[in-house]
This record gives sequence, structure tokens and C-alpha cells, in this order.
Amino acid sequence: MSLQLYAHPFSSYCQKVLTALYENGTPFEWRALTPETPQSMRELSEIWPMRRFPVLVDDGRHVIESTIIIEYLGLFHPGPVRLIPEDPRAALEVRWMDRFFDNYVATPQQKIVFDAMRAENERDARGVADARAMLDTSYAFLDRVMATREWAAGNAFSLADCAAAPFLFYADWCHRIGAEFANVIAYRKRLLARPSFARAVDEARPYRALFPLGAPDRD
Ligand SMILES: N[C@@H](CCC(=O)N[C@@H](CS)C(=O)NCC(=O)O)C(=O)O
Repeated sequence: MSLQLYAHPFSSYCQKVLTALYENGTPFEWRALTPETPQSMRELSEIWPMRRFPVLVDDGRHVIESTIIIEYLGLFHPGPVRLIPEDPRAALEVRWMDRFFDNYVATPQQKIVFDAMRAENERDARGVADARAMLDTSYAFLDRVMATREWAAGNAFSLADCAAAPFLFYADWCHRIGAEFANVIAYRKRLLARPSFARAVDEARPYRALFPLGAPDRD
């Protein structure tokens, strides 16, 4: 099999790529970054010294960054579901919403999680407060966008929804989406019902104890 994915099932960025792979039933080999397979982490360090994941390897070619991996899959391993529209104008909206979810949902959400993993005396209270404020701003913005859309960039499921699914999933665990943002809550539910993302969530269930803030008893 030519495609190998270095990933951890509980990682949000990995779930973003897994959702894209499952959308198209694209076959790949797991290189799981779990304690049982330390060799995979050693290989990842050699491929990508930042040791961030996921990383895709295609017949020896290294593809890094979740968005680039999904773009790459669309170009070199396309399936029936087109996650980036052919029309460049429509694609621009998809790419913009993908950036929105990465920069303004995943980044503050990761800040809160990584802070909770630090020793008490190394925590950054101001940074976490800023991250929570950014999430509230993002929820409010997204609520207006989703008032007229089924999926993040319109009527078709896309790259932007692959990003939104895990990022809103964990953002809500870190900083609950307020009841006033009914469109965001409904969108998050639609994402959870999408079979590709539901599969990624199910595969990650055994790892919920790893969530540093304590995983809520839902989803
Ligand atoms: N910009 C990267 C972000 C990847 C990322 O932050 N992955 C997390 C897992 S969700 C990670 O590698 N964490 C390990 C670390 O920070 O050392 C992407 O889009 O792939």
C-alpha cells in the first residue's frame, strides 16, 4: 500500500485528515504514534523534526500539514467526494473557512489543552483567558455564518468541514459553546453525525482518559 499515515487517533489534526480519508474510502496504512509503537515516533522525528502530526508518506514522498495532506489527496488520490471544489472561486471560500478553523478555533483550543498539561507554576493564565475570549468571538462569528449554511463553505461537505469537525468537537470540551450559538451547536451535531467523522470519534474513544481537562460524559 503506498499511503502511510503517521497519526494518533485522539489528535484533532489527525482526525481532520482521517475524516478526509474516510470520506473517500482511501486505503492507507496506520503508523500509530502510540506508546505501543515507539518506532513510529522515531520515524516521524526523522521525517519531520518538528514532530508534529499527522504526516502522510506516499511511496517515499513526505506530505506535511493537515490541509496540505488533504489538498494532496485530492490531487493524487481523488475519490468520489471532492473536498476542494474545482471552481477556484468556490475553492477560495473553502480555503478561507479552513484557515478560520485552524487559526481561530484549533489554535486557542490547543492553548487551553497544552496549558492544562503544564505544571501549576508554569501556567499562563492570561494566555488561557485570551484563548477563551477568542473562542467566544469565533463562536459568535461562526453562528452568523452557519445561519444560512449546511456546511462550512456552503451546501457541500469540504476540506473546511474536515477541519471544523474535530476542532469544534474539542473546543466545546475546552470552552463550552454557549446556548445562544444555536447554529454552531446544530452544525457541530451535523458533523458528529457524518459517518466519516463519527468513525474517527469512535476510534478515539479508548483514549478519552488522556484529555487533560477531563473528557465530558457526552458525544
Ligand atoms: N499545523 C499542523 C498542526 C499539527 C499539530 O499541532 N498536531 C498536534 C497533534 S493534534 C501535535 O503534533 N502535537 C504534538 C506536539 O505539539 O508536540 C497541521 O495542520 O498538521
